Amino acid sequence: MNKIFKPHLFKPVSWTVVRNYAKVERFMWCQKEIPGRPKVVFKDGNEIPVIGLGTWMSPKGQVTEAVKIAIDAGYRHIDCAHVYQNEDEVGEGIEIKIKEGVVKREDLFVTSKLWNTFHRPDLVRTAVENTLSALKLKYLDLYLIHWPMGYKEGCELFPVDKQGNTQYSPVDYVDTWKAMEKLVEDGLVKSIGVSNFNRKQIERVLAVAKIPPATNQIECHPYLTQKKLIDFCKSKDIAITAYSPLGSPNRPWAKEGDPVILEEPKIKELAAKLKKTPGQVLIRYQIQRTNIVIPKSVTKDRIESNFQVFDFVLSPEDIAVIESFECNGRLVPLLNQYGHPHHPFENDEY
Ligand code: NAP
Ligand code: SBI
Repeated sequence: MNKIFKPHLFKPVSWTVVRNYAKVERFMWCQKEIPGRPKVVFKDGNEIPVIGLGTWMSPKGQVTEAVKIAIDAGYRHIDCAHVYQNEDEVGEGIEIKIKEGVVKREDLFVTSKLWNTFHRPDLVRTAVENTLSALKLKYLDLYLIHWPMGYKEGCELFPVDKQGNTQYSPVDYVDTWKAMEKLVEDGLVKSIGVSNFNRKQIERVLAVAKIPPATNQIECHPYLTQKKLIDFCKSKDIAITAYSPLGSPNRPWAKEGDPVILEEPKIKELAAKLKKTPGQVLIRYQIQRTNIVIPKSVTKDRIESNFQVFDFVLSPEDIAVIESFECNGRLVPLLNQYGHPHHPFENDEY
């Protein structure tokens, strides 16, 4: 028996919502008694299911089925983006499950992201309308500024000059944020947030915001635990969404010999001890940190097993093993964008 798991010490509670660390601990203690799926509450009052299905690099021919499998398995949160170029197919899966009566629109939490070529304030509404049309939805639950860096506006998602260098937009993300707020006022999105923003960039947004960011979606896994940025965001009541929680083994720039967190012997040993998979351990790690987590898969048994993480608890000793892998190991550094005045990882520690 895991030392800290003593549910008999606590009365069952009826809420399934997680707002702060104290409540999460209580939720962890009491999880066996809690029916339904846990959620995090944003500062704006909206609730987000703690596990979402990632969809970056989910192929067009497979992602509709992946979304359907995920919804059948209990997922109620899907993480999308215009730049993934598969929102049409994600929308198909959602539409099918709604038509089948498995879920209603209001049961689902759908996130998308404003791509870097749409940062100019007058383009923001068109961008979200395009995404809504692809997803076949009337509103988004959450819309994020995907990166703080704006790229040259136009048809290319990755505009480059003749030398192959990315072409930048002069727009400041603070002005983009004001246009994001308008989307909430106009009823197109319920919550707004940011992704890949560093501390200073969040502080600049907070300084002008009528609506503060609900979440910062950032890379987070044992090689990059993000303690300082997470502490800062939580101090401002900004929830953390952990992307690449499994170490993004399929990222296009991965090289032979790169470390693979899912394959680390100590992670495999821990998983074997707990009778869970390495993937489940890494997902559970994020949940116990009170992070929202968005593992991607298009494989039926992985989609299903990645959601089976509410029947075990990582002890402080288990967490210490997981965190022993911290090495500031950023897997999505966007090195080819160094030099952009708003690059989040080039000049600031966190
Ligand atoms: P990830 O979720 O860490 O890893 C996904 C990879 O792991 C896929 O290749 C998947 O393969 C495999 N996998 C899934 N479950 C597994 C399991 N239980 N055991 C072994 N392998 C497993 O990587 P990610 O896609 O980089 O991150 C997740 C999501 O975060 C993205 O899809 C996207 O939605 C979001 N994201 C956002 C940003 C941003 O800038 N905001 C950046 C990166 C990612 P199969 O699919 O073949 O099963
Ligand atoms: C893409 F569609 C293309 C490249 C790319 O690189 C960085 C990581 C990223 C991103 O910006 N958001 C993701 O989920 N993956 C991505 C996406």
